[in-house]
Amino acid sequence: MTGKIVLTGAGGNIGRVLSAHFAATGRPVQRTDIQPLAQAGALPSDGKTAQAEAGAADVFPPMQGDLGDPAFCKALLDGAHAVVHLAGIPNEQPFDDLLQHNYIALYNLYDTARRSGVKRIVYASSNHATGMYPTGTRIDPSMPVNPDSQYGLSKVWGEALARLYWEKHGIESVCLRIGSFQPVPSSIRHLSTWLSHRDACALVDASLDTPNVGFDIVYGVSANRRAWWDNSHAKVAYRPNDNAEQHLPEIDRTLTKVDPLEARLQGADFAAEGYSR
Ligand code: 15L
Repeated sequence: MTGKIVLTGAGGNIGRVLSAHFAATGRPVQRTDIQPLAQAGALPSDGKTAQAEAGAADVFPPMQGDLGDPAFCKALLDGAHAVVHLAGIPNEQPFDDLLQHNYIALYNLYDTARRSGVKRIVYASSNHATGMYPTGTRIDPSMPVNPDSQYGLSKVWGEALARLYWEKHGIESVCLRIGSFQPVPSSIRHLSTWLSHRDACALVDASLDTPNVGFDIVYGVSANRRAWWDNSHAKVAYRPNDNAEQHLPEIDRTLTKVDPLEARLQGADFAAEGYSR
């Protein structure tokens, strides 16, 4: 996919890795974040990421702002062909915060994209859209949503919004139900949920480049032997390479006790928090 790509949440964990990847692969990216990008968290130590973060590799000048502000969205999406939308609250928080950053900001983004002629949005959803399914149950995106938290519910809503804008306005969306984005897996759960940095970059590349994707939902997970999530029917041509099992010896050394409820549900601590059934 050619043309300007807007990367929201560029200062976050995934955003910093993708910034470096996009800089290295020559994508014409405009980074944006609600925080000043130079201060949006500690930098990974590799030179490429630091260079991208410092702005040296930016094709378009980075923009700082709040997607809750429609005027900011309009300026940001001017001339954009695609958006990789990572911004938003990444865990369980008071509903008012989710409302602002995961609902209102996402609505602004999609509705501005519609008026600005954006062709495709890659939306960072989450595995917590289905986190109440039991561990060990193999699931795929055709199965009913099963959110494990208000955060997970906000991601379900985001996926439905993306679907509406495809069916009604023809904006393509790839919703990524991201698992555990970590340099290496560090818990038993990660043996199922890990998404390596390398596979995350491949997933976003495929989400941008697969032609005629329409609307799709893909789990953001590496090729883990114990994965619970089945992407075999995805339209996006994502072929993961990493397998958390290779890190099993390291995980065994750092094993901690896990709450039985967390061990029983895919969403783990997200699912267990406030559980009162
Ligand atoms: C998520 O959606 C969170 O943003 C991240 O912090 C992890 O908790 C991840 O899911 C996970 O399930 O491991």
